[in-house]
Amino acid sequence: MDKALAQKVIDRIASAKSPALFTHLRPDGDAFGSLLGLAHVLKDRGQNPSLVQDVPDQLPSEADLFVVLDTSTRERVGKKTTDWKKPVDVVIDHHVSNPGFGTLNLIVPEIPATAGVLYRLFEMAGWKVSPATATCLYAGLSTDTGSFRYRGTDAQTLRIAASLVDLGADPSDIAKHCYLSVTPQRYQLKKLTIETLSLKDNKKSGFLTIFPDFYSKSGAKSEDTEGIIEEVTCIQGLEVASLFEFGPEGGLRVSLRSKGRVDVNAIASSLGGGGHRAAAGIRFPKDGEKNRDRVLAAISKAISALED
Ligand SMILES: [Mn+2]
Repeated sequence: MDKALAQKVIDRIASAKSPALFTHLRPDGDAFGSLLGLAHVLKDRGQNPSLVQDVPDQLPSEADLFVVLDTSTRERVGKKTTDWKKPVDVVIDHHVSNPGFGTLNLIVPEIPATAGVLYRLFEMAGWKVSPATATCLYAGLSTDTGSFRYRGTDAQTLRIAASLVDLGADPSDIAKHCYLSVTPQRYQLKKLTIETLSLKDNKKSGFLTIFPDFYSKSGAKSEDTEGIIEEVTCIQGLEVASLFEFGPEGGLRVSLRSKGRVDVNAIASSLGGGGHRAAAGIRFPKDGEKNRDRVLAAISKAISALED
């Protein structure tokens, strides 16, 4: 982590009275963990943070600092924020594809979760990490590393996790809430989706499809797709897993996972998306089927390149 830059971020955050904290649409464990973790720390310091989940038409007028966490592009905060005159003051993230869309950009790809970047920042600032903060940050770190299984989980990741446990995070309790509390609706969506599995490229790639009517059939919500793709990644011999979600208006949301040999960030980036080497995504506003075929072709090409 660039210490001089981190110090600038600390000074900027410390001087704000009412920071407004944002994260990405369809927030995941790291997005929520980072948002709540930073909010706890700022509250404990006597600042007055606001957490923004439903994106308003304008930045709240009382906000004197605009912070975005765990989000690789300004659009991912919410399309309407791109019209706001106010620039993003501080971006804190770990996505390698983040171009740095704020005034100060602390982007640390060597730490596998934004929650981990925040922990290092708080440590450097000497800001108190309460048990509640430690719990939020541990949940972010655990979920973004697939329970410490993904590539990128290194000694530093585990040291951060250990420090958070020392500060009051309870790994077993957090795991229970993050992984052992699936609603029946979410389970039903998973079941419908897994039945669509199709294996390709000599069983080195596999894809799942979510059709719009799966939501009415299961009663699940859009955030319930989180984690379904991992069910494909676990297949032996598979290199790339993908999940295609067709929207009711013909758009397509794509999630990609690699076991390590294929760089799915390169595939996503070539088609207008982004992410990390082992996990990336793309959104297409229209032409869902045509774009699914483009993604599948790019995956096939990347897999055949492995065999050459
Ligand atoms: Mn993250």
